[in-house]
Amino acid sequence: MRTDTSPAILRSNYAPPNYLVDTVELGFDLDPALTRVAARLTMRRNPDGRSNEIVLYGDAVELVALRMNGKPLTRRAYRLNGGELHIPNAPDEVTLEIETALQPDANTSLMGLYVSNGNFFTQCEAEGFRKITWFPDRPDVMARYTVMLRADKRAYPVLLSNGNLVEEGDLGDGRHYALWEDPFMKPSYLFALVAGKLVCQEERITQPSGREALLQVWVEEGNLDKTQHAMDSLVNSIRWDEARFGLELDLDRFMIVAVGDFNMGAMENKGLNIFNTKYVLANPRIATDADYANIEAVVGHEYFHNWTGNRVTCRDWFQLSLKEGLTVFRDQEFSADMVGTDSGRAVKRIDDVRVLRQAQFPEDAGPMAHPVRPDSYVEISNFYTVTIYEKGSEVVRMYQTLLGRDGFRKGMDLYFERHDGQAVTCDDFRAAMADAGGRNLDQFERWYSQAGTPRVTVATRHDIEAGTYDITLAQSCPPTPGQKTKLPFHIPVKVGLLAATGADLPLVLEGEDAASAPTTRVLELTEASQTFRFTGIEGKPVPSLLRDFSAPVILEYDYSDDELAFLMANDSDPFNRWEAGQRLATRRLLTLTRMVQDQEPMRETTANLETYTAVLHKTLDDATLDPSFREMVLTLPSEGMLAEQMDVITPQEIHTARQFMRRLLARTLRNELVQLVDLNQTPGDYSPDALSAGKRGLKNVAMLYLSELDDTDTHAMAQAQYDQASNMTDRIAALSALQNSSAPGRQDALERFYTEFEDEPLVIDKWFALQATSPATDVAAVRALMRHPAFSMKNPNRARSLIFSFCNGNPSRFHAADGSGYRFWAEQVIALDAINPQVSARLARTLDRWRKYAPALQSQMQDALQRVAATPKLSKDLSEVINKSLATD
Ligand code: B3K
Ligand code: ZN
Repeated sequence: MRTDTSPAILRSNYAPPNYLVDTVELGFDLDPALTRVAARLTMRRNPDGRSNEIVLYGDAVELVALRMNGKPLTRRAYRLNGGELHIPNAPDEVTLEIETALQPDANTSLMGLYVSNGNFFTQCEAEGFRKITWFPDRPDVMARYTVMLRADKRAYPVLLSNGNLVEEGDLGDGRHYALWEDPFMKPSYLFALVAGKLVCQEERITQPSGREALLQVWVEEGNLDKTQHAMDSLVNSIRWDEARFGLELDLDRFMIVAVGDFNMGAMENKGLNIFNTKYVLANPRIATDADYANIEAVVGHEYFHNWTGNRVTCRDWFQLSLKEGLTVFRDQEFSADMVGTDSGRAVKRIDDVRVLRQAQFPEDAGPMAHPVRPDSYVEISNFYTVTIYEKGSEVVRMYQTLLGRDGFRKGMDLYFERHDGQAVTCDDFRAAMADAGGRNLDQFERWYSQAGTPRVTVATRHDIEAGTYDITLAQSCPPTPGQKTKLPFHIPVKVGLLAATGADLPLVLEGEDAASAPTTRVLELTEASQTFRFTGIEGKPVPSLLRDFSAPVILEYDYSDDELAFLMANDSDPFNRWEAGQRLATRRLLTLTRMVQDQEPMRETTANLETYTAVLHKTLDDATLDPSFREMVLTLPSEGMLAEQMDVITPQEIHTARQFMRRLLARTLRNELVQLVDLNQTPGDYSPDALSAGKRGLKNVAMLYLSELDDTDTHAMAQAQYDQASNMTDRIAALSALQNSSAPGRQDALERFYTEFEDEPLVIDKWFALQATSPATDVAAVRALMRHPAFSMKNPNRARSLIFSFCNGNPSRFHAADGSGYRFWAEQVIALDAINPQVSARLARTLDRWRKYAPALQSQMQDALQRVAATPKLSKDLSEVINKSLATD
C-alpha cells in the first residue's frame, strides 16, 4: 500500500495572501524543446496579510534566475520546499524577476505549456500556471498581464494571448513577436497563450452599448469548413447574456481556439477560450445532432464564464461551484431558451436530470462524495466533479425557484454590483440572493455544506367530507464520508394536483383566499417533516410531485401503476409526464432483473407490461408532442440508472432484463415503430434545429428498437439508412443498429466507415466508442482495438473513446464474471498515470463504488484497486481517488 500520501488542503485553513500582485509582465521565447520564460511581478504587501513572507508556487519548472528589486536573491534569502518558494522578510514594495526554463514537448500532462500537433497551448486552471513560472498561483491574487511572445515565424505564424494585440513585428532572425495586453485584472488560472499554424473564421458584432467586438474561431488549416456552428453559438450566447442578464461582452476581441489534445471540454481563459476540438468542429458530415447541441452548450458555458468566473472569480478552490454551478445553470437556461417550445424545454431539463441521476447521485452516495463547497482536497483537479458542476447548478436553480425569475435576476444584479472585479465565496452569492429577494436563506447554506442526496418521502390523505387533501413531506439524508448526521435542508417542492379529468386543480392552502389560486406551487420543506393542507378538493386527486424536478432529491411516493399511467397521459408538467413513464418502466425492469437473478423465466411478466405499453402507444401517436419528447418517453432507463435503484448491483442480470424488455417492446410496438421511422424522415439540407434533430432522434430510437428484432426487414432498413445517410446523426445511428444485429453487411459497414473518415479524428473517436460500447465487444476485442494504428493512449479523446467507453459504457462486458474487465482497468489506469494524471484519476473513478456490487464481483474489484494502490510512484491525483475508494470509514 502507498504510504507517502500527500496532505489534504483544508478550507478552514484559508488565509489571505501576504502579498498582492499589481502587474505581471511575461516574456516567452517559445521552443518546443526548451522554452524560456521571463516574468516581472510588481507586488505589494496585502494589508490583510499575516506576515511579510512572499509565497510562490512552482511545479516541475526549472528556476534559472530570481531577482528582488533588481538584485539576485542568494540561496540563503529564500527557502525552497517542494513546490513552494518562500521569501521571508520581504520589503513592502517588491519587484520580482523570475526566469524559468520548460520543455513543452515533453509535457504529456496537458497542464501548463504543452505542444499539440506542433502548436503551443496552455491550460492553467486550476494550478497549471505554476508549471510555467513561480507565482502566487491562487485565484484571490488578481493582476494585470502584459505578454510578449517570440517564436520562429514559419513554424508559429500565429501568436495569441489574452486581451488586445498592441504590437507585432519581425525580430530579423526568422523569428517574430507579438505583444498582448489584457485590460482586466485576472487570476493566473485565466492566463493563456497559443502559438502555431492556425487559421480563423471571424465576425464583427455591435453590442447594445455601441461597443464593437471582433469574434474569431481559430482552427488548424483544413478545418475552416467546420467552424460556422461554433461562431453562430458564440453570437447567440452573446445576445442571450445581454437579453437575459443584461451582461455585455467587455472585450474588443474574443477568441476561441480548438486543440485536439485537451484534458476536458474547454477553458474560459479571458478573451482566449481554448476548446477541445470535440466542442468546436462541426459540419453535417462529421457531427451528430448531439455534437451540435453540445457545441452550443459549451461555447455558451465558456462565454458565460466571462462574467461568472472571470469578472467575479473564486476566492479559493473550495468555492469552485460559485463559478461552475452558476455557469452550468446559465448554459442550461441558454440551451433551453434556444429551443423555445415547452416540451422542447422539458427535453433539455430531462437530459440534465438524467446526467444528475446517473452520475451525480452515485458520486454523492460513494466514497468520493463531497459537498458542493468541499471542506478538503488532496488534488483540486479531482474536484471538477458532477457534484460541483451539476448539483451546483441545481442549487443555483433552486434560488430561481424560490425567488422567481425576476427575483433571481435582481440577485444576479446585486451580486455584480457588489463583487465585480473581486474573488469571492459561495456565501457572498447566497447573501446577494437573500438581500435582493428580501429573504432569509440561512438554512439554504446546508446545500453547500452537506453532501449526500436528500430523500423526500411523501404521504397523502384525502378527507372527502372536509374536502381537504394533505401532503406530508418528510426528508432525510444518508451519511457520507466525514458527515455522519445531517440537518434538514431547505427544499422547494413544486406540486400540482390532477382531477380525474386530467385537469390541474386550483391549489388553495388552508387559510388562504381561494381567488386566483395557481395550479402549480412551490412548497418549502424546511423541517424534518411538514404537512401542507389543500382545501376545496372534492374528488381524490393524483398528486404531481417535484414538478420540473424542483430540487436535487430522490422523491418517494407509493404511486399505483394506474396513477402513473394516468400522469403519463395527462400531467401538464412535461417533466413529470416523462417521469411517470420512467417510474413504470423501472418497476417492470427491476422485477425482470430479480427474475433473472432467481433464474425464473421472464415471459411470465409480459402481462404486467400492458399498462405501460398501452400508454406508450398513446404517447407515441400524439403528434402534438415534440418528437424529441416522444423519443425521451420511448427511451428506457439506462442500465446505470437501474443499478442505482438496487441494493446489490448485478450488471449482467440488469442487461439481460433490459434487453428482454427492449425486444418485447419492439415486438409489441412494431407497427408504430415502423411508422415513426417513415414519418420522421428529414429530407433536404441538414439543419441542427431542435425540431429536425428531434425527428431524427425519434426515428433513430425507433430504428434501434426494431434492430432488436434482428430480421431481414430491420436489417434492410438499417442498411438502407446507412447507405443513404446525408448526415452523421443518421449514419452513426444506422451503423449502430447494424452492429446490434446479425445483418450480413455489418462488418463491411464498419470498415467502410473507417476508410471514409480516416482523416477525421473526431469521427474515428466515434468509431472506437461505438465498438467499445457494443455488448458484442469483450475485453479481448478492446485489447485488439488498442493495437489498431489509429489508437493512442496519449490523446485523451482517443483514450476516452475506447478505454473509458468500454469501462463506463459497456457494463455487461466490463463486469465479466472472471474479473478480466477489472484487470484491464487496473492496467490502463497505471499506464495512463505515467502519461497524464488527470486522465488516469478520471478512469480510476469507474471502480469507486465497488462495494455496491455482488460479492463475487466486489472482491475482484478490490483486488484491482489494491493492485493500483501497490504501484510505485502514483500521481497525487490517482492516489487520492484510489485511497478514498479503498478507505474503510
Ligand atoms: N473551468 C474549466 C475547467 C478546468 C478544469 C481544470 N482541471 C472548464 C469549465 O468548466 O468551463
Ligand atoms: Zn465552467
